[in-house]
Formats: sequence, structure tokens, C-alpha cells
Amino acid sequence: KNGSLKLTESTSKKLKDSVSGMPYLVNFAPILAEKPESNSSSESNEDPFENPCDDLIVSKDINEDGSYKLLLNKYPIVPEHILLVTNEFKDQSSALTPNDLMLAYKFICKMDNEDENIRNLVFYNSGPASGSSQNHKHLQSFKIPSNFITFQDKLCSGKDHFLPNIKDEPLQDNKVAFAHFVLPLPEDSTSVDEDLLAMSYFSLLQRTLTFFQDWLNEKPDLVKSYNVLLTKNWICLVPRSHSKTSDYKPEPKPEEPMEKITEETEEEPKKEEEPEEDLTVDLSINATGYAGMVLVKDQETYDKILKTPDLIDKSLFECGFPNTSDKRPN
Ligand code: B4P
Repeated sequence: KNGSLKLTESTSKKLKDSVSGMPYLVNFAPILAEKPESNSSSESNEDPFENPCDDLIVSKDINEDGSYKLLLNKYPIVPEHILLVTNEFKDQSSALTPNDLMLAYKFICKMDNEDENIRNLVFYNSGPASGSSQNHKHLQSFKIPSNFITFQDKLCSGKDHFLPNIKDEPLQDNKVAFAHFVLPLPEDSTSVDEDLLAMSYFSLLQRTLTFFQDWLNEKPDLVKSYNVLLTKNWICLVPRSHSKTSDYKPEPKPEEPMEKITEETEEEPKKEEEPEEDLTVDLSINATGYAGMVLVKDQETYDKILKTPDLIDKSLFECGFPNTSDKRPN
């Protein structure tokens, strides 16, 4: 009522990718197109988490060790979107610690227990191409809509927890275009501790970093960025190349060879070239996009996506890296 929290109205639509079968939940919030883009590298950008408005603070010490506070997101598009923010400034590019992971997992378990039909997602946007806009270390969480099944849920369904080794690579769905690394977590939450979460996260982080190393020759400016997604059932890491589709530059097509002109050749009537369909969309993508939950801010992009939902997979690919499920790591 007093304006401390500004919930942006949005409409949501469920779609499905025709090739991969990946389910999408598209949130359309046209009002956000008018909002200036926040830029984490801007000097004028003050840290909103240093002294947050009292009305937004749910707990000043959620982990009872002084490390984290629990805040309401000031600019959500879904209700009860919360932030776990470090009390002391830490950089958003820093890796998650075992303590961070355990806090996030315990938080999910507690929130999931409130209603057995509701599952919560915790996500972490790390690095400049991950979709993050704030440099102060924070994890975010909201409820996964009750009738929405992510592709990671399907990938992990019926699978036991394991740690990757030479023989067993992290799970990766070969039907989607983008690289991602997933591990199922134990069904029994009492067997999940800091060590198990840390080993799961670091084994996936290792795959993600190896990925950056492999691409460094081709893209020397590449800055390490990735998303972490965590539910009670699985953990997923996604290496990122761009935060938005408009930053992606497709590889130039090889030039057509010049036609030979010979005197004998009769000139063929020129075919009318059909104008190519414009398949570019304007999307900024953070971790939630890689669970199939996409935020769209402009009408043109929304219309294109409704007509061709597969443009989402194309965008996730453009902002990530190619799927590596058919390759062994070197
Ligand atoms: P970041 O990790 O840095 O950035 P982000 O979530 O990608 O949101 P961004 O700020 O780039 O906004 P966008 O237009 O993409 O997280 C920073 C978080 O801190 C944000 O949640 C931000 O709102 C919040 N915040 C900023 N100033 C604050 C303050 N003073 N006090 C408390 N919180 C503050 O997206 C607009 C909104 O939609 C964001 O809330 C975003 O998280 C949310 N969103 C994006 N995709 C979504 C999806 N698929 N479903 C539901 N919500 C989604």
C-alpha cells in the first residue's frame, strides 16, 4: 500500500517446444519495456542491498550466523519473490559456498513443506552474461507454478543421486540446443548435507569452467558467467555467453561462389526471392529462462513467440553454448 514494493502486472501463457518438448511459461510484462535497463557496471548504480528499506526485510539473519538476510524483491512480477542477500558485501561473480548452498536447500525444504503441491526454485545469476543486474551477492527464490513441470524435472525423474566421474557425466537433455549440467538430488532430504551439495555444485561448476576454457581460443573476450538453479529434487548449472539475444552475433555465412558467365548460357528468368521471415526476438534471459520460464517485455517478441515457441530454444542457445551431450569431456 505504501509503494515499498512494486509488483508489475503480467500475463502468463504455457507453450511447448515442438522439437524438444521443453515446456515454457512465458510471462508477458509490457510495462517493463518502459523501465530503463539496470546496468551492474554503471558507477551511478548504488547497492540497493546495502541498506534496504525496512518494509522489505523479512529477516536480518535468516541463517542464524549473521551471513544472510531475507528480503522481498522490490520489483517482482510474481508474488512472494524473495532474495537471500549476504549481510556483508560479497561479489556476485564469486562461487557459492557450502554454507550458501545449505542455506538455499534448507530454505527450499521449509517453503516446500508449507504446501505439498508447491515447489520452490532458488536461482543464482553469476557473472556479467548471466542476466544479473546487481553485484552484491544474492540468491533469489519463487514458487514454481503448481502445474508447471520443468525439463530438469523430467530429466531427473526416477533417477538416483550420483556424483559425476569418468564414466557418469552429469545429465544433459540432448533435445534442447543449449549446454546445461544437471544432477538429481536424494529424495530423502535428511541425507542431504553441506558436503553432498558442495560436491554436486563443484562437479557441475568444473564442467562449466572446462567449457569456458575450451572456448577461450575462439572467444578471447569471454567472461565467466553461469546460472545455478536448485530445487529439492535437482541442481543445474548453465554456462552463459550473453545476457540478452540482442548481444548475440551469428557467425557470418560463407560467401556464395561467383557465378560463371559464359556466352552460350541462356539467361534464366530470375526467381522472385521470398523475403526471409524475421526470426529475431528481443529477450533478456536470467536463470529462470533455463527452467523454461521466460520474461517478455515487448509485444513484437511476444507475438513471434506465440506463433513459433521454438524461438525460445534458439534464444537460450544464443545466450548459452551448444549442447554437449554427444561429446565426452577431454
Ligand atoms: P539480478 O539477478 O541481479 O537480476 P534479475 O533477477 O535478472 O532482474 P533484473 O533486475 O535484471 O530485472 P529484469 O527487468 O530482468 O537480481 C536482482 C534482483 O534484485 C531483482 O529481482 C530485482 O528486482 C531486485 N531488486 C532491485 N533493486 C532492489 C531493491 N532496492 N530492493 C529489493 N530488491 C531489489 O526483471 C524484472 C523482474 O522480473 C525482476 O524482479 C526479475 O527477477 C523478475 N523475473 C525475471 N524473469 C522472471 C521469470 N521468468 N519469472 C518471474 N520473475 C522473473
